[in-house]
Amino acid sequence: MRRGTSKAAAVAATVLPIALLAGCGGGDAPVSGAAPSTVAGVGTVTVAPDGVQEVTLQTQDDYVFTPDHFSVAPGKVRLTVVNVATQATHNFDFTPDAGPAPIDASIPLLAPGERKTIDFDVETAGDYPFQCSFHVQLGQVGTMTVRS
Ligand SMILES: [Cu+2]
Repeated sequence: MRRGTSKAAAVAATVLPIALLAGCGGGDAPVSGAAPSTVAGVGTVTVAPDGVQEVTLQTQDDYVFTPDHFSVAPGKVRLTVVNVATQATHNFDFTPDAGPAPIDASIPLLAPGERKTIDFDVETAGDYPFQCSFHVQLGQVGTMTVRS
C-alpha cells in the first residue's frame, strides 16, 4: 500500500466542496416545475484552436440531459457532461448497437457536482442515441447528430 494514494484522495476530497460552492453561485431557491439553472454555454458546439469540436451537456436531479440533442460535423469531438444534481448520480454512454457506428467513449459514473470529459472521433453521418444507463427507463436519453 502506498501512502501517496490516500493523500491524493484526501486532497481531492477537500477540493470538491469548493467546486460545488463555486457552481452554486447564488440563485439556489427551489423553483418547482421550472428547469434548473443551466451552466453557461451548455449545448453550444464550439471549435477549439486544435480543431476539436467541443460541447457541454448538463444533467441534474430530473433525469434529463440538457440539451438532449446536438449536432456535430464529422471529426473529433470533446464532450463534457456536468452533473449539477445534489442527489442523483448519472452516467453517459452511446446506446449500444443503436447508432450508425459504435462509439466506445463513455462516462461510467458521474457523481453529483462532478464534470467529466470524453474525446472521440465520428466519421459516419447519422443519429447516435445516447443515454444514462441508470435512468434510461425514466427517459434520460438524447441524440447526437453527425452531419454529412
Ligand atoms: Cu441518470
